[in-house]
Amino acid sequence: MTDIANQDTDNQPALPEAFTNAFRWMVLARTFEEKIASVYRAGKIVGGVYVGRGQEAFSAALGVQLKKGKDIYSPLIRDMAGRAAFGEPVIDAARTYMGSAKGSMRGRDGNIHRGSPREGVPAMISHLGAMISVVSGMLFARRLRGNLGDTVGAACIGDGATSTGSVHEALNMAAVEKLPLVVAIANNQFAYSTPNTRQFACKDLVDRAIGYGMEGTNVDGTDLADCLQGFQKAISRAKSGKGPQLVIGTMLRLSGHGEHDDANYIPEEIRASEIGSDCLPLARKRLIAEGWLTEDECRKVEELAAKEVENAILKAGGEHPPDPYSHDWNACFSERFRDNLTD
Ligand SMILES: Cc1ncc(C[n+]2csc(CCOP(=O)(O)OP(=O)(O)O)c2C)c(N)n1
Ligand SMILES: [Mg+2]
Repeated sequence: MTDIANQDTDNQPALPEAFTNAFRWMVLARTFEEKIASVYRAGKIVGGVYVGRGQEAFSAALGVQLKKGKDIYSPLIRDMAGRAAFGEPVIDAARTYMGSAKGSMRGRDGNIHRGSPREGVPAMISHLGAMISVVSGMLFARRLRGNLGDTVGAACIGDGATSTGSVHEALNMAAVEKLPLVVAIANNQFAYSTPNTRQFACKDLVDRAIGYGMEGTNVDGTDLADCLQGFQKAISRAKSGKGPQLVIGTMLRLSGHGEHDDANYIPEEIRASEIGSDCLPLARKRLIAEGWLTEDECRKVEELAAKEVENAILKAGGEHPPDPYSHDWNACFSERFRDNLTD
């Protein structure tokens, strides 16, 4: 476990506060995704369900250190924890999954492609690396308009996405422009069923940073404190003009690619190894050991999350899908859609 000084650096909260906050979002995300997976199995969700089980520490550690309304955050399909930590209301997620016309995507988009660009969350185009260029473009636009300030942009990708051409182009350009960008790579060992050994031939993904002229760091994705520290440093370096930062988290995807996939190709040895540890009980154990929360307080966090999730799913499930005859499908030019107004 990494030893972090309990100090307030760069106006970031000290470790106990950041850790406790992140834990709450991790619990909310895990609870939501377990519930939504069971609703999916009951046949009540159209399309797929993709969860971030085992990646909540890495995801929340980033989301909790970005500022909604100021920074840019581009989460992917396994970033429910980061989304919640950044300030996405759980009802938005429930409404998107349940196809409610009141959701941020008006019930028309894929289950995990939701976003709220005005609040700094671009809706994802693809899980495979497309969003690094989008975030870079948003940062670049702010720089050209003179309102970049100390904004930081964060884009999330997986180990599989690192093999795509769009990632290469985007990293190169972001480094040339020295953009205040943090690229979070969740190396969960698999891209669908493709293991790291069939994905890249370099020894360690972090070594790629030097080829782009970027800084890079590895964190243990099962250890919330390590993730918080890694992102804290990366965010502060990006903000202080040191250019884009790669942060690579190592963990195991503790689920299938989606809920339709039983992941029987993941070898037992990896599951039983340290990489296969579950970040959530580890974080809970540390909270109690450090005296940052008591057992009772942890249970309260879990109960509140269960209640919030239950209410959100019940509410969204009772709402209507878009009406194909009266709904304005011209998404790009619809003022109601653009301004996030419900019908
Ligand atoms: C161009 C393209 N090819 C294939 C897919 C299907 N696909 C979506 S996610 C994924 C695997 C991504 O793996 P990784 O980047 O490691 O992320 P993880 O799923 O592990 O979070 C694939 C093959 C896609 N969305 N787009
Ligand atoms: Mg992966």
